[in-house]
Amino acid sequence: MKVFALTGAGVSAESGLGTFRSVDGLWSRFDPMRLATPEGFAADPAAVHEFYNLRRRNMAAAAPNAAHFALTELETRLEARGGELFLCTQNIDDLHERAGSRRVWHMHGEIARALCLHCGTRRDWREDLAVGLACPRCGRAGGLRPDVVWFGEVPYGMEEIEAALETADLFVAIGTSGSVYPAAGFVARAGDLGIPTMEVNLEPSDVAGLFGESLYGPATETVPALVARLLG
Ligand code: BJW
Repeated sequence: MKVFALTGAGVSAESGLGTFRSVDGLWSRFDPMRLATPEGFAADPAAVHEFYNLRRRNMAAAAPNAAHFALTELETRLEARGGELFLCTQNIDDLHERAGSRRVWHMHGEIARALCLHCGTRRDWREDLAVGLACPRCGRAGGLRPDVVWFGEVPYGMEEIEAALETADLFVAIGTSGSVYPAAGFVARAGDLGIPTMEVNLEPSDVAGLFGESLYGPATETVPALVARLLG
């Protein structure tokens, strides 16, 4: 069995990392147009660095939860049976990896990586970023930014994602509001392909009506229950 799992901020919520669109979410306190667009970075890179430096430190202090661990178990046990988990996350945190997941597709990039706008190099970067820092590869200052995908930018690996969707036996969306495209469109694509779909969330998402099945509750309870059922 090949499972395509799309995760969003809700899977990391119980690890203490905030979601974006809840009442007290990140976008209620911070302006996404200023902090999560290439134009915002060009206008005020220091403010963008401050926002992501804080979130990088929060991520380092957080720990994976039962939902992350359950997805690791799903990957391991599916592979043992000749199956596969394609774990596609919109999250820029590394909690799936720290829970032991071996193959994680970060379609919106990773906060623990930096991208140099001068030479295009992408590298691991776990320290704070700052405007005056020079790229270790090309030596030029002012071009380093978090290697994350902002509004108006093309998410990473869309071809591989489409290929994985086309061969999946089940599409599951976990802890995502279904409000950001192209990820929010995956359920419709899965439906067009005739693949069964399931939503796992605290509450119905913006695209809830497109799923064949749903499971509502905190991810630390619903994801282990789903994994037990799939492996059952
Ligand atoms: C729990 C829980 C618990 C809570 N247990 N659940 C139509 C088609 C294509 C594009 C567009 C389109 N219409 C508009 C666009 C443009 C735009 C877009 O979608 N805008 C919308 C606002 C309308 N999209 C883009 O610009 C994207 N690029 C693009 O489209 O390029 C063109 C292209 C695409 C493909 C091929 C060719 C060309 C880029 C989008 C980049 C998004 N970037 C961000 C920031 C990343 C860095 C960072 O983290 O700072 O990504 S925005 C933010 O939203 C972040 C997230 O990954 C993303 C999704 O959020 P998510 O994960 O769903 O979080 P929330 O907070 O929204 O929801 C949390 C959910 O969890 C809720 O449902 C809760 O109920 C639940 N929950 N606690 C279980 N305990």
